[in-house]
Amino acid sequence: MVKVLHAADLHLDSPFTSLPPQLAKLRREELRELPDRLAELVRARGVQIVLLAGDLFDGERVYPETIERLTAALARMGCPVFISPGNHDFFHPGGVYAKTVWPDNVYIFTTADIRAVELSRLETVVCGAAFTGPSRTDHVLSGLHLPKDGRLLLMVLHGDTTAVNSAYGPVTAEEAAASGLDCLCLGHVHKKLVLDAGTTDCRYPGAPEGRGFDEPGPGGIWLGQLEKGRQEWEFVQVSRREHHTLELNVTNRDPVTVLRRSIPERAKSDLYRIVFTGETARGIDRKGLERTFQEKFCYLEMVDKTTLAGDIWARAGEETLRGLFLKELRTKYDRAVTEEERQQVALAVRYGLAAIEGRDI
Ligand SMILES: [Mn+2]
Repeated sequence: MVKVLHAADLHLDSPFTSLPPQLAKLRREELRELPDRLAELVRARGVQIVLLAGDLFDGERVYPETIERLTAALARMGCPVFISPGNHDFFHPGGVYAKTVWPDNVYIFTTADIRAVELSRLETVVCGAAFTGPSRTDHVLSGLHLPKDGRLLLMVLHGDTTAVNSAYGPVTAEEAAASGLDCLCLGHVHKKLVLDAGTTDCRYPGAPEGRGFDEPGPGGIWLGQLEKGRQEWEFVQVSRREHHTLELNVTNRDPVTVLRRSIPERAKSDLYRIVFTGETARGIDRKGLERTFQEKFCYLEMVDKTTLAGDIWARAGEETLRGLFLKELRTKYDRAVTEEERQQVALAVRYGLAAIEGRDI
């Protein structure tokens, strides 16, 4: 039985540019702690092989502090660590992988073609390959048929199983199934995913720490207990914070009240995007809501997807500026051909009414 930890897509030193500067700095620091948390897991769970399937770094620019913490954490793992560089951190002679002095227990795959390292004590072979540029369109697994010889055959690889013509190392389920590998530990897809590939176990752990609302929920890594013909995998959460999107319907309800009643338990620790839906006469006063609720959230952003309430036109008959304005826009609204045009007129109505009534939008 061999115990394996499989992680990918740490994207260390991601800039978090969509966040306010203070929070972005905090998130970079928290990301930097991720290898420490992995090292703790390795020690606590008796892991014997660590597989890191690329995009360890978000890009070329890596802070010296990040390298220091990473190499120290990898050394503390005290077992063989294999890294297959990905499209964000591809291997090249002047790059971060080549320039860094790595601990003795770390092996980095540096070639585009597949190499194999034998761990005879564990009766295991670890294969891997590197991105050597920001993209690769060849099918690296094509033509690979490893003979079964009783040893555990693992591969750590950055590659894309979601598109046959991918520019990021396409891998098909058929290629994986024909490879003879017991286990293909992948990186690139940022969500947890297990693929059906015959007798080859094929999986992604996803990004262990989500970096945006497109990477929601808890992030983590895979822990595997492997032997020939039998594998058990456990997903272990390691993320510090999660991204959540909440939808709130405000039809006939006051957005302030609705939001106040919906403050989640993890508001102070996680990042939230609130999407308002339903019908409103005035739209959502995002600035006002932000002022009221910002303190209650670690991070809060709001999206207004509400539509105009039907009774907004009720005052179109008034002999006032507002009446004239509404009458004019009502004609435009009714003549609009596409939904997009209608939305534009609706927006104009909201801005116009707010201006006339001296409200903030
Ligand atoms: Mn990635």
